[in-house]
Amino acid sequence: MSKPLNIGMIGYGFMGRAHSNAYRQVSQFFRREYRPVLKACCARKEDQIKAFAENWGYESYETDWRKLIERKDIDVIDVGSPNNTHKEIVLAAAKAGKMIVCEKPLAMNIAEAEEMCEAVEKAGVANMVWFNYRRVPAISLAKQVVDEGRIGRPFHYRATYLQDWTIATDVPQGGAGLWRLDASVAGSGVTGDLLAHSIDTAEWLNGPIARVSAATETFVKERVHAETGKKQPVGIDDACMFLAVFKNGSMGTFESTRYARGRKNYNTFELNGEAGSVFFDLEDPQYLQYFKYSDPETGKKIESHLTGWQKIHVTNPEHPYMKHWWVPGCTIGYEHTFTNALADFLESLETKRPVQPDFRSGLRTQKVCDAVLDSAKSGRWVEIS
Ligand code: SOE
Repeated sequence: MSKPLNIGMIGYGFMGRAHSNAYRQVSQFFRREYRPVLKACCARKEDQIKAFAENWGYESYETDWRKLIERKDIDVIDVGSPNNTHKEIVLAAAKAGKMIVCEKPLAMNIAEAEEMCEAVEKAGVANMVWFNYRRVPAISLAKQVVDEGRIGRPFHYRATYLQDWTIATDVPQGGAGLWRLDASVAGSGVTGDLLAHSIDTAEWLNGPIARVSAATETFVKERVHAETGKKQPVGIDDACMFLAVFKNGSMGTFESTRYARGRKNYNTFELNGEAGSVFFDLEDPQYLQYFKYSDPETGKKIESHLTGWQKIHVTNPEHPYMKHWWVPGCTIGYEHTFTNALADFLESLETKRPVQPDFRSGLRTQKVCDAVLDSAKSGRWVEIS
């Protein structure tokens, strides 16, 4: 008999929906000791949160997150509200002894992320950051390929994360859906929003980044603010490119923008090593591409007339997560990455081994993001401590 795990969801936007869907789905596909119960959701606008609660099947709703945290019948606080609210909510939830799962980026800056790490560690509560792309089966397979030694000595890491939804100059900043364009709410632009994903994946696959050199650009300098109706300077980075040197000696390039016409959510990476390479593209998410140059155990080279990129369709039961879903050849999608992440979180409650990425790991990504923004400002290489 599974034990109920009562969820208190804060936020009802894109991520509120993605997380709620995972809570509803996970127990049907993964056998776990704990079963999430949609106990309550929370947001300031009563009509909106009431409709959200009814749509997703939450038992109740609150309009003040402090009330939600005070409730004795809530076990997990899910922080799906804008970035500038994360710290205050996390500190209060940790103090109340709640488990916490938080949307990325963890915080607005390193100082906040450090405080949040200390709070959850002092309270001894389970914690996770929703870096969902680690749970794309093809990306988890890339991790397995690296851990099996199939890439060998790494030389290059190349990541791009491109979108195009802010090109029009009349897109306002601020307010529901568009707070990502308001630096006082988001913290930064593509660096915290998109490159945080690329950095999390890169460090997971290729280890820590030692130093970075970056450039950012804000193409549209002023936008109407949705709340004031007035034109205000834009404080976010619309595009960011950076060079990285990893601790293992390999070199990286990272590029992100919201001005790549035609690119909606183009998230790719390639890792090139002495023994092989892997390539992934979120617009073709069921596949991992792998180039095998030599055998990891014997070191023997593949006969050169037989070398070539393999396009692995990651849908077999032996592939990460796939035994929980459909039969080989049947694919899963974007929403399942959240369900897979949640399944790992629930498993960690059973094994008592911290799930990854936890808040410490989120702090690590924050350090790289802050170093990137510092470097763009100073024009210098910045070391990551
Ligand atoms: C931005 O457009 C965004 O919604 C990010 O905030 C998400 O983290 C990303 O996965 C999809 O794009």
